[in-house]
Amino acid sequence: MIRLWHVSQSRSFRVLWALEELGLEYELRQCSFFDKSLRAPDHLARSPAGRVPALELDGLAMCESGAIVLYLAETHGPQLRVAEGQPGRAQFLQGLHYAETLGAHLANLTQHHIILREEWMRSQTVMRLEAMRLAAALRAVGPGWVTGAFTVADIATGYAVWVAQRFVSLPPDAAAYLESCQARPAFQRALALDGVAEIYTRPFYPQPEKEGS
Ligand SMILES: N[C@@H](CCC(=O)N[C@@H](CS)C(=O)NCC(=O)O)C(=O)O
Repeated sequence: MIRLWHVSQSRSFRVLWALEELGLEYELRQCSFFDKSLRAPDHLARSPAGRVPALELDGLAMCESGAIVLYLAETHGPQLRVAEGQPGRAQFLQGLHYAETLGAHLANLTQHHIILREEWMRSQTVMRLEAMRLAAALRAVGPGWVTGAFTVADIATGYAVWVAQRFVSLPPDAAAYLESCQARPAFQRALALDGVAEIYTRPFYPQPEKEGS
């Protein structure tokens, strides 16, 4: 039995997409950031930091998106990973983890543009700096799959690029990469199941202008 606790547009989209790529049967539990359910004791038992994704997989509980997609590939779809000792293993691991280099900038930008609602709480310097650093980090993405063939490293990276387009204009290779991700039927099925947008309600969040510019 597989159960996924998910919030629309969040990192749990990676797991949703992976489950669709693998054609597995699962139960989707739609959650919200705004109803305190992620802080309830039953959810904290699944995810000690009170976050999503949380996954129950045959009695096992997991709550790290990168680890989950890798484990799902290892246990249910070896074609979506590069095994130890195989050519391309280093790029595979690099891609899986580089997704979180992108993710760190996205988390800061999301915090500043969306979570911190009052203008005085936000740092315009951080907003500009993080957008610049995200744009630079995206230069390493695409146009082809991370290892040449589609793997869960592309699920981790593709999700990050999908969110990144809300904050920066994508470099051409990253834009082509995102198009390939979005063309995948499993991506489209996951998107259809994603639920009502609750984080990113605008298509783009521009960076604040520099004073005097
Ligand atoms: N490293 C974790 C991060 C999980 C995470 O921070 N999830 C966010 C959504 S993208 C969350 O649940 N935030 C709710 C909160 O911080 O209260 C992963 O990749 O799964």
